[in-house]
Amino acid sequence: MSAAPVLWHHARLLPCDAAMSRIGAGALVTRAGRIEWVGPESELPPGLRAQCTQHHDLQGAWVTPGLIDCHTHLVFAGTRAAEYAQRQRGVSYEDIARQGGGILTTVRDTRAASEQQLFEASAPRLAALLAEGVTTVEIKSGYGLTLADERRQLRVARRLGEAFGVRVQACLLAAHALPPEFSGRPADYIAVIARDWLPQLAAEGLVDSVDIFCEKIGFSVDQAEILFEAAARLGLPVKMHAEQLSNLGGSRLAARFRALSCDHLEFTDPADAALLAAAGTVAVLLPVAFYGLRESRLPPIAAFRGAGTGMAVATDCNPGSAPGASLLLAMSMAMRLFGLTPEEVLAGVTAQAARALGLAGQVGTLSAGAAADFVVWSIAAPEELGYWVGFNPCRAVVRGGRVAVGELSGS
Ligand code: DI6
Ligand code: FE
Repeated sequence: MSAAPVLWHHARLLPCDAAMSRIGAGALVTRAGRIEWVGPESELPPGLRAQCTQHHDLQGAWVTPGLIDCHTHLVFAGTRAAEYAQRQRGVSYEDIARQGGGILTTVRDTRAASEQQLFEASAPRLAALLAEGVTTVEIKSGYGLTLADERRQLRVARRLGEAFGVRVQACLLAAHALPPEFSGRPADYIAVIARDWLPQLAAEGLVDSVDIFCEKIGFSVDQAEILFEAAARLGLPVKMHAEQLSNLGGSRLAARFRALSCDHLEFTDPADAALLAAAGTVAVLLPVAFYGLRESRLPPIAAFRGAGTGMAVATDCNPGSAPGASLLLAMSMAMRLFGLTPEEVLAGVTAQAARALGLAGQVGTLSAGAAADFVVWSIAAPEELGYWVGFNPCRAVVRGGRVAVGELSGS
């Protein structure tokens, strides 16, 4: 006998469907962790209402799908506050990287930490995201840069999902920086990842997608192609940190591989927006990194809009360029720094973010069959999402049909 359905009613719903519709007097019925029915309460089938043994009166609150942070590096040890201070004195991010600092500073700290220390250092960052209504998170590796250390990061990502009861997508970003063991030999490093690490970690169930930092201070387009071909052989989707600091043509390659997403994109050629749209590749915007690096060149937002390229918004939580764990802040920055509308921002942390993780239809919308992950907000209007800074209007979070954060009256 399947679990009894639960009614959540007297709600104002933002389903985050393609039309970004609003349902003024809405209801949801959930069962066994999924949404069974959603729509105007007046249209709720009487027979289904009669089966509901629990009723939650949401008292007219606005309700969205659970938020999705589709790009984080939140598993790491140590901080880069000292380098941040250096950058305040005018030393560039690239110069610090070339001097052996930057990502490699965090690599040294992360390698020195035990798996439990990594878990304990990362848990508060995940908890901060969840308190704001995040119910699905992507967590990348990329601070280990050896097979054992990359495995440890991915294992911690999986353990965090289990411990907090949230959906975690684990992304292998071993191609984040060149480790000292392969200094001067990027092609050899990419070959080892593609030939050895990726098959092993995928076989251990630790990889949901594969990413690469395609940049002058990262890896080339040719090296990305080798890695993407290895991922394709294993049936794994790919994504790319592309055109953050320059344009090597990475997003064009990513579109050719029908990448789930290309991320950053400040230096993307507007003419390539249509390529991304045609490939179904989502443009993941990372305004906190733009702010953290004090960049000045904006991603080609108008071109993405015009071409119909899906746009997502994420925190890029990492100790170097985006040392923060607030998706609400990223939403506000996407509006004020990148010029997104409130609807684009909400779609960017729900339905579009789900697409960027290959989870469209499973999460990111209030729709029948989707996960029963949703947020009850203490807001008077949807426009308050992406408006408040340093203030969290999240009243309660339901994950898998159970109240996981906050409280809701129920009978
Ligand atoms: N781009 C970024 O902004 C982060 N990684 C990347 O490829 C920075 C990561 C770090 O500085 O630790
Ligand atoms: Fe990143």
